[in-house]
Amino acid sequence: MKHVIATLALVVLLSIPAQAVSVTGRIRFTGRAPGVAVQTIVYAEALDGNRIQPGQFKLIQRNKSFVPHVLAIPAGSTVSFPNNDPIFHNVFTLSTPGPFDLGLYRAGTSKDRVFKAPATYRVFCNIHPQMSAFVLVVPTSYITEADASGMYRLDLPAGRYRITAWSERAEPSSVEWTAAVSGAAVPDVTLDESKFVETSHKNKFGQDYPKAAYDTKKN
Ligand SMILES: [Cu+2]
Repeated sequence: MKHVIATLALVVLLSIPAQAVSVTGRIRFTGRAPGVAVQTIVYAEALDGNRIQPGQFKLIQRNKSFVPHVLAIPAGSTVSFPNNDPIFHNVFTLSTPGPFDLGLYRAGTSKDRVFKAPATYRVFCNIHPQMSAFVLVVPTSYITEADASGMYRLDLPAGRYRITAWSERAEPSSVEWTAAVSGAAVPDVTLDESKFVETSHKNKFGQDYPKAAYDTKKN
């Protein structure tokens, strides 16, 4: 009888959903360039079985730039790429595992892409070399962005997580940690941006852009 009661108690315990907790943390930067706005993404993967809820997102082409510059999404999500400029753009990526070329399309129109596998996609325009963006596809729905000082907040079900910080100027950096109570602080994670070197990129054919493409007055 004691055994039955213990088993029942366990079943009841297991059926209670993990309590949501709100935690904060701080990303520290080594060699962060002063005066440059760099988006810092933070995401938490549950180590006891991850919960991914794909969603719908937008990466807008506006004033010959991509907005936002870094779009972080759960794997399986759909991204639409609306052109809000009065000129043509040609969005493409050569990144694996899913390179694509959306082709030319005009103002007010949009195309969609589904991003299945976690990866970092570098997205460009084949006409305007100054346009660049990242689609960061991650294996979790718990994603947030740190502010300029590196502070962030995450709302998570209680449990054990790998918490990763990402910026385009550093190798990603992680910490494993158990989120148990609200208000707790995640151990600091450091992003080393000191080795970052700005590089130019190729067009969709893997070639240099024509010189005229860099003339921002005409383009
Ligand atoms: Cu363009």
